[in-house]
Amino acid sequence: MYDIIGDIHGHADELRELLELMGYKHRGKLHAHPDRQAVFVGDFIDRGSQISEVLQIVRPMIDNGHAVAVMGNHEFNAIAYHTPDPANRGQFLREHNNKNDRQHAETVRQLTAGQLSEAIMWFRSLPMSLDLDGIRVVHACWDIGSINVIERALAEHDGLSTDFMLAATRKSEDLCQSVEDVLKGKELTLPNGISFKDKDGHERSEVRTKWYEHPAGKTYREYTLPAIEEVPDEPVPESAWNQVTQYNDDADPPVFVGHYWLRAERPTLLAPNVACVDYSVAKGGNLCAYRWDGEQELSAEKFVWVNAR
Ligand SMILES: [Mn+2]
Repeated sequence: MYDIIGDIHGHADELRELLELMGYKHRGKLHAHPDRQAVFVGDFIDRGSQISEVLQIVRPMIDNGHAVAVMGNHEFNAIAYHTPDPANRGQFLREHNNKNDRQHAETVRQLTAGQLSEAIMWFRSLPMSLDLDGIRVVHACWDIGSINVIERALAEHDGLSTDFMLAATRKSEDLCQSVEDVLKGKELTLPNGISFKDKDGHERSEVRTKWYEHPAGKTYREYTLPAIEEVPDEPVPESAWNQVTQYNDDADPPVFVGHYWLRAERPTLLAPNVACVDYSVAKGGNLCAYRWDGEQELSAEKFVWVNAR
């Protein structure tokens, strides 16, 4: 059975505490549980002060079969940030501008050059989605169309190669949009050029959707994850319904995601078969896990968490 663990972002103390709380014992080399496997939803790096330690906890667990993991958008971005653009000398597949530098700064600062290049190699080995025995795991959105595009591209480009990364970072490519959907969430463009200012004051014309719900009868504000007051309370029109993912059949296997920086005293489910385990440990929230024992209908009773230190 699986313990699905949320975005860690360089918070090793909380990760150790959470693993121990769940009965994973560290005997010599790594944390292990006699009859459970950990599942990491990605976003191991950036922000926190113990990035190298996090990788030293997670990687041996995976290498020895005690855990599996999917890639987060921060790992994908890191690969692109450190991959030179073959078409533009001195440039990289992810631009080295202020915003991108800042987002990745802690990782670059804390890891030696050797550790960093080894970490990047490891990120390239991470799957973008996992269809396990009874559950599905992805960093942000289980969109089967996008997942299929990614799987085809991985087969065509021999895994997460530089060729794959070239296509995956070129805005005009289907693959680029698919990776964004799966790793950053399915977004919906607001109608009639409407925009709103987000918390950082950035003008935004797109919102992250509650991709596991049908938008019929909902307003853009109601269909945004997490809720943002500044999003207009206008109905999502029927013409937009075909742009969104729907994971709303109760018979579909439970899906676990991270990514959304949720905040709550007690974690709650997104849907009877959808759970987010990201409760913002890197912003003073908590590091959360869901302990899955084979149930089709999830229960909020099965979340466990430790507070950020
Ligand atoms: Mn993320």
